[in-house]
Amino acid sequence: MTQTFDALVVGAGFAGMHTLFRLRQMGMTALVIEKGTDVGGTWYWNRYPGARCDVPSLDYSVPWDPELDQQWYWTEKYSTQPEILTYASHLADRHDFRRDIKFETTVTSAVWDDARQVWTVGTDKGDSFEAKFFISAAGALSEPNLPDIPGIGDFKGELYHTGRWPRDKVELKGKRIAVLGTGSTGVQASTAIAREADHLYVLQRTAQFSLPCLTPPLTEEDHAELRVRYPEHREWQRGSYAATSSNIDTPFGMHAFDDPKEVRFANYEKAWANGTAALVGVYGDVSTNAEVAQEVSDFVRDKIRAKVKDPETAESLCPPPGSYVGTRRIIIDTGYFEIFNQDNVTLVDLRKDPIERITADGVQTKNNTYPLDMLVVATGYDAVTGPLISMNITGKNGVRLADTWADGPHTYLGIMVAGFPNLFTITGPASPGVLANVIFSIDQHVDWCCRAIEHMRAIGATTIDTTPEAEAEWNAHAMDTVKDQLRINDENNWYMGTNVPGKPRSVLVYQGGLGFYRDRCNEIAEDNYRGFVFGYEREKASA
Ligand code: NA7
Repeated sequence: MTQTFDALVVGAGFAGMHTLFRLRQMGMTALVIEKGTDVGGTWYWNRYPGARCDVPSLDYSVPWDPELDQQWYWTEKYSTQPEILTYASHLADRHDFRRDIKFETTVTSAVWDDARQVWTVGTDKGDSFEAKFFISAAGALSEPNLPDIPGIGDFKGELYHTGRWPRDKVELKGKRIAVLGTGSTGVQASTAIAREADHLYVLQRTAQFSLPCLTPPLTEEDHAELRVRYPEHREWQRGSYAATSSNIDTPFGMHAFDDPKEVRFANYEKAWANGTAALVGVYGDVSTNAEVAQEVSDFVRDKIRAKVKDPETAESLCPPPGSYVGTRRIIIDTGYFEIFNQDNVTLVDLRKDPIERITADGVQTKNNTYPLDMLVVATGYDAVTGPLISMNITGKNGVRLADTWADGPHTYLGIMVAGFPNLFTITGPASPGVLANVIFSIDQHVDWCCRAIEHMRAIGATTIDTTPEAEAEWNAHAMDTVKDQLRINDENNWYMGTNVPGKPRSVLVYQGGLGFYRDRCNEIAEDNYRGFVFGYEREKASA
């Protein structure tokens, strides 16, 4: 039997919970469909050792529950996964969200019926649901990118993708473990696993820049100081570039070469001591001027050489010439390079000694054999579009999302796709999403969608859609925001979709900044929802 709701929401992370909160406030019936057994999204799935957020805890919390801002106590400057998951679970308790969430259920199809103006959504449990609105809150980094390495299915030991880490405790002690991948996840996981494993092999294809994450305990005073001005801080976050205060102390100027060398290097040192992304924002042109980026990147290479005792290992850990700090999502670490000074850690440089195959017992490279008890796959995600495409969504006239996006995604504001009426894509392709503190990207999207629905009610519209022209204009603008950035040429970068073999290069993450984007979305709404098309009940009747 088909159950009917006003809205169906996919995903019970921060985006799904916020959407449910707002829809309830608007008096709408909603069901959230969630693959996991509980809330938390990214923080539910990524429970690998060492998982930690790269946005300060006092910034990375929801702005729609101000009472909780006055009560919640974060223990460290940058929170660990268990603490964020506890916070997410507490939110679900406080607002009794779980009664409207169907857990352990995966959406397998979503089809728009244009005559009846409804979405019909099917699941792996054989459910059939109908709703006027279909809202994806499935996250940007939720569809694992699994490496296509010969023999991977033959491995007889424990095999885990970090984004699907088991809920039960995984024993690391006494084991020979390899971590494949050295992005944010591989760096965090390796740093933690090195403390327990009998031996850790870090399988590195491309060395990456990683910056120190200084994460002192937070104090009562830290909380008290912010609590008196949390409302203003939240407003500041909403209008800022990335909704994070981690690096606001160190913007030293727009152009690095306006300063003499000794001043520049003193500033690099200050930013390095500040930790996290400060070094990338130390001057306004680190991300756009190759000469400046080269200098800052060499500064980091020297820091790596100073930390790692064995010179050959240190050189392998230095990102290759031509790569610049900040072109990929910043990696921050709590002692990653130092683990290579431990006797139980070996760096395997896959550029020098590539993997030939995985065997039943471990990894076979061109020159070596590494017997393993566990292989940890930290190879990232089919980012942003992957989760949407995996839902098998079909819009008007039987057009499949996978087909219309075959040459790359096209959206209007990252939130709607032409021909897919009443489908909202929270943090969708070409919106700021994970460029910013994602809780605030979500906040802006959920607010904008809900206001659009309220507008529809006010004008008596039953559908909202967009046009290919509006999409083309938006995608050109999104490309404009990235065209001057060094990031655009970086290979294997999930921001551009190029980390997944065969995936078209496109702007998955809008680079103009959250505050600018928000103003633009508001201005479009105030201009009678320019670029959107509303449909009405009478059209349904005459269809
Ligand atoms: P990333 O940043 O996409 O990193 C994936 C890593 O896996 C990276 O080092 C890749 O090397 C490596 N990789 C991918 N495929 C392979 C194969 N086939 N063989 C060897 N190595 C491979 O994902 P993360 O999970 O670390 O981080 C994703 C985001 O989560 C992060 O940006 C934060 O926002 C949180 P490559 O560099 O491609 O050579």
